[in-house]
Amino acid sequence: MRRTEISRRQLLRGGGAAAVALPVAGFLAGCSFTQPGGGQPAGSTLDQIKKQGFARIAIANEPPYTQIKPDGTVTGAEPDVVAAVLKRMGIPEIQGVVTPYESMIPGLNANRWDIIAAGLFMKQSRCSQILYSEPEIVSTESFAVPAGNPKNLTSVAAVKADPAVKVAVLPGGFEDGALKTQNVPAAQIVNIPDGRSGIEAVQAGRADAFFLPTLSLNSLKTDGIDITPPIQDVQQTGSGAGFRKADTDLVNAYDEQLRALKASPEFDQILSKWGFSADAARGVTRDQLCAVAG
Ligand code: 6CS
Repeated sequence: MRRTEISRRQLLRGGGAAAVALPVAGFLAGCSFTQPGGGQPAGSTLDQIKKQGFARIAIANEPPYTQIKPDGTVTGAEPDVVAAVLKRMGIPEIQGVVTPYESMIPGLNANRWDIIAAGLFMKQSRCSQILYSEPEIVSTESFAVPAGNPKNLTSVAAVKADPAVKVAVLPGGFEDGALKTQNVPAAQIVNIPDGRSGIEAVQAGRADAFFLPTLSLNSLKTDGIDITPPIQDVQQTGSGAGFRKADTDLVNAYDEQLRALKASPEFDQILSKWGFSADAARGVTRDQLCAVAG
């Protein structure tokens, strides 16, 4: 299984082999070029990725959900699950494209990638725009706060109760949506571009908390910062692979092999490596997670 990261610019530029400089030989042979205007070559996405032998996946590079190693290898809980399912479908390779969460669905629908494999949590508004596989990951949310949690921020309600409190979030991310769904005023929300910036905002006092999945914050933890226990007044977070609405044949084929993977110890091995519970993912359905408000 070859897994390499390519930049969106490289993929978008894909008009000619010479334009794409990648660390891994062989990608050029199977490069699926994005047609001007994002048009998908003729044939279904399933046919296309089977023929070319790889799928382009949108990732965020937010360990442990997604991670790009220094040599460009794409890994993390979600890409590892997606790669294992695709391998069972006879598709040996994934190509990762790093992009912000808020761009993942628009980019998927513009044919910039074939699958979202980033831990893009299911909720009503997202499930109305794309098709999700059955759940692959279930997780929790926390705040990164100054050591000792001086403002005792342990819930969204605590944030809302003090208009002076500011919370850093990734714009368009699940946490941003959760604050807005609970009517936290925009004046209390600080947008930051990535995980490191969120931690720095708290360290510099520009935000009183940084709102992100618990395991992601644990990966970012540094001196002077505490990570709260899971926030209890946020609805359940869980993700699966994301697909275009038109790709029902791909989703059905994917779900069939995902069911086989989830019935095997391989699923436990992948998830536990990254700190997730395989049984938690087995115990929830796509319909349940797509019912999450927001
Ligand atoms: O689903 C989302 O938007 C969130 N998912 C992860 C894995 N991290 C942050 C992001 O906001």
